[in-house]
Amino acid sequence: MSATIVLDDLIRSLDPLNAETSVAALMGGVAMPTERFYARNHFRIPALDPATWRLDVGGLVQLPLRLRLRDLLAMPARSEVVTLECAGNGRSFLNPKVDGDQWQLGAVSTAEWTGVALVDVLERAGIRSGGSEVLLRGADAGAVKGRPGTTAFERSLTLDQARQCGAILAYAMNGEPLPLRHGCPLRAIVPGWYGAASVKWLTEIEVLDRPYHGYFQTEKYVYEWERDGHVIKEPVTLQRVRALITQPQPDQPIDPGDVAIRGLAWSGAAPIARVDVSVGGGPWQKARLLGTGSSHRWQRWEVIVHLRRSGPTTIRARATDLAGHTQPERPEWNRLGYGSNAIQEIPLRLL
Ligand SMILES: Nc1nc2c(c(=O)[nH]1)N[C@H]1C(S)=C(S)[C@@H](COP(=O)(O)O)O[C@H]1N2
Ligand SMILES: [Mo]
Repeated sequence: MSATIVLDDLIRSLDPLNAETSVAALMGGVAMPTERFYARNHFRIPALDPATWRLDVGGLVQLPLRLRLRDLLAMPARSEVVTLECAGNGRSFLNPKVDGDQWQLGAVSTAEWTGVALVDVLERAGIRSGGSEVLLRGADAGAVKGRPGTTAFERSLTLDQARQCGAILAYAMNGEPLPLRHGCPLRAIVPGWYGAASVKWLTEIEVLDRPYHGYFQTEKYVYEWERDGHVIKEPVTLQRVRALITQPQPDQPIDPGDVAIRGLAWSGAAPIARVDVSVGGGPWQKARLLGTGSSHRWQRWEVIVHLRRSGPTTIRARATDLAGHTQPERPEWNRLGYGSNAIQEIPLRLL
């Protein structure tokens, strides 16, 4: 069940395992092979036995539940192709540098996830009056700098978010049982949100009557700026709009003439409206969007541009979504380095 990892030289740390995909590998269909899917772990991967594992659903519910995997398999199944992106993707390009894994652009990938709808489980348990927040608890925990004891990976959604976000409690990835490193036996998938919301190794769902203030909710995964001497924090939620150039690769030798530029684009807020490409800082040329758009998964795009034999040049790609968001020229700096979605520029080498 544990797929081997094929992540080239892009392993950021081994324990805990953090590895990104090489952008060149993000080619082909919309969903990616599981073994190429990036891995982002705060702690050591917990080995849960699917045979004895249980999902507890409790707190402010009418009927506390203790579900086995086969109870979930007996419920109506939902499959959806969803793009996950780590909020720290692109962090390495921030200036000044910030702490945290120095992700380039490969902490993003897409898979088909199968499981049950979070709302179906909540409905089965029944929310009691006063329930306003849904806490998702993972089985992994460990030491966090500056905090006593161990800290678990836990995240919450408000009840409204839980009802509206289309979250899946997934037991399968690309048609196979969920691999250990991606959350076996059960993980949340919150479409359109940055990856932190998609809690792996899920063991408990607790309905609370107040906002949750845990470490990974309020200390991490917040945009943090200092304005007029005050620290402002805003929760990291939806994936920001971004285009990625998958072909050609930076500095790949290219014959001049008509050249295909291809890539991916996504936004958690809305489907992609357009992708524009600029050669050597010239005018933006509209790329063709392939397939159907969705705020849950990336979309492929391509454009043929004419490159002259005049030495090195650059290519830039900029995505805009249907909600009107577009990519900034420069990343918006924030202390923890999240949501860094500046326009990508790659150097070309013309033969
Ligand atoms: N239990 C648990 N869930 C987790 C994490 C974690 O460390 N522990 N990391 C989160 C983060 S930050 C991301 S980006 C995604 C990554 O999912 P993947 O490793 O399957 O790509 O899982 C999320 N869910
Ligand atoms: Mo992440």
